[in-house]
Amino acid sequence: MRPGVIREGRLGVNYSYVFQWIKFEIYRGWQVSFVQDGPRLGNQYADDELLQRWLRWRLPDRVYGRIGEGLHRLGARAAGDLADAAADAEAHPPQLSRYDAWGQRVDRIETAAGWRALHEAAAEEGVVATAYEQADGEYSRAHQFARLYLFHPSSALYSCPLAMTDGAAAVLRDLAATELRDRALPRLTSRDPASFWTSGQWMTEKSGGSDVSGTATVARREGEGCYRLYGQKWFSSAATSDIALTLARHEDREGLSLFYLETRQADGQLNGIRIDRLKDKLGTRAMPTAELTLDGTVAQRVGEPGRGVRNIAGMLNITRLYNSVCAVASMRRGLALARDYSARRKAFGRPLIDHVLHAETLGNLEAHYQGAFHLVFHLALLLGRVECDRANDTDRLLLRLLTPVAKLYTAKLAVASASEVLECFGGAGYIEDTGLPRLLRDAQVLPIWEGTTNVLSLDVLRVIQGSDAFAVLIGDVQRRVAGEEPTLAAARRHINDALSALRVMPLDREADARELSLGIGRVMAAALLVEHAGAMPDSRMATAAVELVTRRALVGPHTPESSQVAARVLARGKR
Ligand code: MFK
Repeated sequence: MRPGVIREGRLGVNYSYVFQWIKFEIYRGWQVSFVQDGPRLGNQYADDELLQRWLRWRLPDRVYGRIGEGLHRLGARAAGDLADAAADAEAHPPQLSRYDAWGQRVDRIETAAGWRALHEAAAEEGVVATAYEQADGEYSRAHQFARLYLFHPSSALYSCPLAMTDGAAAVLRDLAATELRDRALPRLTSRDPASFWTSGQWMTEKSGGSDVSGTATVARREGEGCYRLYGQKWFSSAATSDIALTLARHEDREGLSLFYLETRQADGQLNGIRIDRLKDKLGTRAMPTAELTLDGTVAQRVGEPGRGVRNIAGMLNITRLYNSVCAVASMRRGLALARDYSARRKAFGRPLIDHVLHAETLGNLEAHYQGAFHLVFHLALLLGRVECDRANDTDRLLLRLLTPVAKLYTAKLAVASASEVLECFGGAGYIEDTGLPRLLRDAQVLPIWEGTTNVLSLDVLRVIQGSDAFAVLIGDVQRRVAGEEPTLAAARRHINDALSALRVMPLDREADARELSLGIGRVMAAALLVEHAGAMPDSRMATAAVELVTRRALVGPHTPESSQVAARVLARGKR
């Protein structure tokens, strides 16, 4: 019917108005009854093609065959009871009671039932224990990383105490006297929830978290190897842990030493510790982070006196790897939610995933996540070899170099990815009770704790300047991209070009340390993806990821002297 022509029926009824009224009522009904379908999670192992494919590629058949069932079970828990426990822990953040009803100072942190359930699940699932039992030999760390990767996104950051527990276990295994090791190690690596201990890592004081040289906590000697600590710790995560490793300076000698302490005495009272305040954080809200005063805390020295930073570095390197695993795990969770949603949410008449630009966005996120995943899980192989005494010098150097690289690279990517994932949900991504904003809030801590991007970039420079790590890295990348499949030729050329760009970067200039480190991360991730795609030519996913990851320059230009001056002018904000 032409517009403007009003058709009247035999009874003189104006049909056009009737049709419009019906259309309006249908539209109104749709508006009222339309309920948006939220994203759903399936079994987090069964749905994760990349994790399964990587394990099949890298693990011997006997190991892959043995661990599959347990991972499948954990994948189901991650979408079931663990997710419920995490939601409870998030809904009931920890509370500090400083006094009881009668005025006694008690300093008790109340945690949610969900938080305690996650402690039990972590022990039962052997998230830490798997690495120390070594049932899978040199692949034990790969198996453990897979468990942590499934556990973390449904753990309300219970992965944080686990990171420090694992780090403490490694340090005590390597440095503690026999009696202390025999007391603590079995508990830190237990599968029995009742005897499983977690550890804190109390490094940060008011004077700073990156530069710990200003540590003011004093250790007074009480007997052979036994001390009392006096001072304040300003950022003590997982404050309900059973033990902690911390730094303090001796009254009578230079330098910091490493100390082991148990947070409670045999009678259950706190071990000379006052809990001054819980931190009010942007994210990680289910996890108690406290300001503490140590006032005569009984502690034991671990390792040589005056070598505290060097000795706690073993713990930092483990917690930095946890950070990297958790970063890729959170990227994967965000993508799983966004992908599921994109298939069911319609806009402009079709599902989001059928819009080219949306697919482009998700595809790019997936490709960079896959690269990061390869980098992190490659480190699991290196660490596993080192811990089983199967490593050569190349493995050791690459583990040392790539640990800070993976931490800084994956953490930055995780924040960017979480931000993009929220955008994939439109307004719902900005609404608290969808649970989505938590992805971004929790991701934002990843580049901050355990060493900021800049501090880790300087650590990368330190490694490169003090060893052959850079030359070893170049050789390693070249070997990984040496295949000949024609479909990967362009990617190989691209990576070789990136190696040339890396080679001309100054290796001693602070201003370039960040781009150098990120460049190493991108190149290594791309090389591992190419290697994987070459080894499994039937995998369209791997080849697609290679194409997207190598689409842009992997290494940025280095900073000329003039730009450094310009940056300093702008940074100070003065004319
Ligand atoms: C979801 C995942 C959860 C993750 C867990 C989160 C828990 C959160 C709790 C915390 O945030 S705890 C605080 C974390 N703090 C840091 O990460 C500290 C950041 N700052 C640094 O890493 C600085 O680089 C550092 C404190 C190490 C600098 O200190 P110094 O005093 O300037 O040390 P220096 O001189 O650079 O190094 C001292 C020795 O340690 C040297 O060895 P030598 O004495 O033999 O020459 C270094 O080579 C060695 N070293 C330093 N870092 C190392 C290392 N060795 C091995 N690995 C490293 N990473």
